[in-house]
Amino acid sequence: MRKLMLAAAMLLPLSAMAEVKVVDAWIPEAPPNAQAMAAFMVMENDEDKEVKVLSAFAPGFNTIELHKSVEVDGMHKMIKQDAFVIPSMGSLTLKPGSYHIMLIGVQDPRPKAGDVIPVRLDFADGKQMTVQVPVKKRADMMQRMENMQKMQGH
Ligand SMILES: [Cu+2]
Repeated sequence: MRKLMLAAAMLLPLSAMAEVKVVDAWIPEAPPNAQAMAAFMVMENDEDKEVKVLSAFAPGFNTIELHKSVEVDGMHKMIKQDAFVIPSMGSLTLKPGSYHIMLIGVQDPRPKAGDVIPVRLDFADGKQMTVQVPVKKRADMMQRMENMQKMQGH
């Protein structure tokens, strides 16, 4: 019990510090042969200045990148981003077919629906925030993205 209270007390300053609120975070469950997974979420910023996410980290993956999916001449591509910019008094939506956190090199045991992955966001001002992201069964709409990842070999 004492341990639990201590842990909660240690978490408090972090959440009070965070300038960004994250909602609707999820990671689609990947098929057994997939080499990569993606994290989606909505990042809300109610500060009067823009906030930048420069990098992210999640245990159980070899490499984490910030990506944006785009369509160029009918071809799906994923472009590595230097940062995610959350506009002041606005939000940035990470969703299939758009911005996402790319989790590359899935390690064993492979995450499955029901698991929760702590995804750490590293902000430009040096602050960090860890979001508990649930793994969920992917809807049919995700099939398209999965095929796209296979074509790109990751
Ligand atoms: Cu990607």
